[in-house]
Amino acid sequence: MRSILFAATASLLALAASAATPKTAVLDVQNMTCGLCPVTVKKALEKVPGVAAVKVDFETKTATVSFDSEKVAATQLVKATTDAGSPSTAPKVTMNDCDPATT
Ligand SMILES: [Cu+2]
Repeated sequence: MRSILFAATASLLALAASAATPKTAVLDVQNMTCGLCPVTVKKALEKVPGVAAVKVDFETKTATVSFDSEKVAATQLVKATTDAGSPSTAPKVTMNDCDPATT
């Protein structure tokens, strides 16, 4: 009985230690009007602790972010782009003040 409990506890601890619970979030990044936008978004997201990989697709206007859900929340990803000067709202990331190329 005792050994079973110990084994269960040990495996739980091992699970907790190794479980990085990787998650992938796809953020809609709107108004990416120039080639610099994806770079800005990518750099901002990569700076967030817990983010493992970032892939920004200019064509589909999305940012695919692989991150450790125990270290970072999806809202922090959005905040990161906001802090980088790209106003954003969850779940969509919006870049409004990118460049004046709308006219
Ligand atoms: Cu731009």
